[in-house]
Amino acid sequence: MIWNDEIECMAHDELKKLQLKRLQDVVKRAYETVPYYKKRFDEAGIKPEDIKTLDDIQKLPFTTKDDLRRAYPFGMFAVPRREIVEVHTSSGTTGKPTVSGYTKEDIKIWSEVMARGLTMFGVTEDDIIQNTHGYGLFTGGFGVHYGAQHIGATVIPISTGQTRRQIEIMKDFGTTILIVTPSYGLYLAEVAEEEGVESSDLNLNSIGFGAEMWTEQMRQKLQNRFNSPAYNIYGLTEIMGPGIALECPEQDGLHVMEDHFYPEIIDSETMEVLKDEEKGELVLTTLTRHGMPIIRFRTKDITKLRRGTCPCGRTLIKMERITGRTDDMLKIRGVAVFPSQIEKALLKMDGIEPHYQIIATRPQHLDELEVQVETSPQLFSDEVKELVGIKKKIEQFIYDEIGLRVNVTLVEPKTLPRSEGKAVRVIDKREL
Ligand code: DLL
Repeated sequence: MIWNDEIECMAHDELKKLQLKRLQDVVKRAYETVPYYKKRFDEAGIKPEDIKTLDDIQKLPFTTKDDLRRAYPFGMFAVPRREIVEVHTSSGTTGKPTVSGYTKEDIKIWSEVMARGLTMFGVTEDDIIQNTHGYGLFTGGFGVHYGAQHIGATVIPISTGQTRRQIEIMKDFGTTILIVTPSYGLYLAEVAEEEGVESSDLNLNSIGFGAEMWTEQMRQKLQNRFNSPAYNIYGLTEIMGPGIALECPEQDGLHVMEDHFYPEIIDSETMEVLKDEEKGELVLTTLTRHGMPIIRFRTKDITKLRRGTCPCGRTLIKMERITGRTDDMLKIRGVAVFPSQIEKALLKMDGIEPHYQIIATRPQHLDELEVQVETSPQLFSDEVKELVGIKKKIEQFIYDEIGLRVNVTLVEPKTLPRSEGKAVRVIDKREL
């Protein structure tokens, strides 16, 4: 099923025309109404009339998270504050959060893109959606809520936490769609097991998951534990929230809602725009947002784009799932290491639980990497000799993946902290 055939299956030439018209509009609006853009465009010697083709977007300056922080709280709004009907913020673990403002029209667009995405997962008005994303300043709760209601499905706005209650409700209400972060999904599965609830006691048809990095192996674990397909949801507060790109039944990349969000991939060192299929940093421009247009936002998320008609019938460009962020890259003895590489290596091993933490230290002026990972209860009761063998095997898998020797510590089942939202995977104890 497709929510909006006209747009989602539009011929590429038609889509380009629509994108150009919208780009010209948004650039003009941003220039005329947001002092930040006027200043930046003037400095770059660019006028809105200079945008004659889609490639002309490359003449425009980038916007970064720091630019948005400097405008805190409402400096990026393009409309009077009274037209803003809702605000959200990023989690702001480092420094001030960034604020995102929405007009009524923006909320409609958000509902539309999320309805398209949930339809890809098979959601209809007959479904019951358990939305475990936090309802609050985080965009996850409301974004999913708006999309689900637009479709006409029944939403259980349970929000995050109360894990035992979540399981009970899933069972009693016959939840058909579960929305989680991958780390919280695994925690839910663990608690369900403790409660003696099997996947056959549930009525799940699909899982929508996102908001944090995950590997294909992690998806497999989630799917196996709930015996249900799991589809990826991508988005970020600065651009809108969830709904920028979502996965269709092919489970082979996410369709970007490119009539509303224009994607580019750049080389984050040279700032050069890369071609389709080349991996780099995702840059996004909002083509239709009223309250807070964002031009060429550097997401720091690493991915690549692929154009073509998908077997599902959609022509919207596909984005590979995010494999890391330019800023979660750890430099260990000069080598770039992404948590996703470690996760991939760990989950190749049977008997290893998808709960791990990566700890970087610098004991004698030399970087060390320790990976703590939980074993399954069966494995933990095995002979010490066998555990040593497993530790060595995982160290070898990681070496094959990243080319560095790391120290793997196998820890007892259920000892690492559990996540109810976005998991903390890396603890960097080095003083850099
Ligand atoms: O996490 C929006 C969201 C909510 C997406 C619910 C999906 C579901 P922020 O808190 O602003 O917004 O965090 C955005 O999270 O730049 C990525 O680094 C990461 N991220 C989001 N979705 C995915 C995903 C929400 N599917 C940041 N895969 C982004 C990998 C993701 N990383």
